[in-house]
Amino acid sequence: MKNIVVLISGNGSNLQAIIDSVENGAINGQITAVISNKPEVYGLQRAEHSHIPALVLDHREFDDRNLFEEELISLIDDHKPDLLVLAGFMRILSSEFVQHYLGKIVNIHPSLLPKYKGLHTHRRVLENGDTEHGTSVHFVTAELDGGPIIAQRKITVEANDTEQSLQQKIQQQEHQLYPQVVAWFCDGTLRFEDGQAVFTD
Ligand code: NHR
Ligand code: GAR
Repeated sequence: MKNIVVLISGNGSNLQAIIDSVENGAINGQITAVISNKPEVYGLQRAEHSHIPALVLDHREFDDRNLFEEELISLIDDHKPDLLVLAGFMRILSSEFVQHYLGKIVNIHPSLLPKYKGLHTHRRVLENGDTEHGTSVHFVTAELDGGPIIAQRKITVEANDTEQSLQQKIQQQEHQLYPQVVAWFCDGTLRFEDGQAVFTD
């Protein structure tokens, strides 16, 4: 049984999808902590509701990123993670941080990577008139949104779509995709090897 630590910054709907999959047995693991860099976000309540330790490490209380990350690493390691899940976590992580957990961190990003790394992906898709959009789960490396892609889901962009409607469609896909990827990692189907995402059947 794998230990999972989830990092969030907000609503935590992807966290909820993973909690649900742990609770219904689809994921062979347990969430040992949920950590938010923002206090009072709804994702923390979701964790508490499921009796998962819900912790806050407010990045604004640190003078620089390194001090924040040192404390974050110490907090995470208290909960002995085999897998670190970024679920709407909004702080860029240093290469030192990534190195400490290399091959054990995954992120979900709302675009069809390698397109649209970074922020405001739905807006950029609309601005460019793309007819296709989606979401990607990848292993986290030092290169922002640039680590090896594990799996993607596509959606169609309709003429009347807005940032908000795209966000809704994307999240629907994410709530199926992310628990699936976490399940694969926890049962050993998926691993990080030589800088790549590798599957065994
Ligand atoms: N860190 C590394 N090293 N590699 C990745 O692939 C990472 C990462 C940290 C977060 C998530 C990512 C996304 O899916 C992620 C991937 C935040 C920003 C950002 O600009 C960019 C990408 C992602 C998350 N953050 C601002 C910062 O200064 C703060 C923005 C805010 O607080 O609203 O850290 O999109
Ligand atoms: C998700 O759609 C995720 O792809 C995106 O934020 C949302 C978080 O929702 N992630 C990023 O933009 C990372 N920069 P949630 O808090 O409800 O899971």
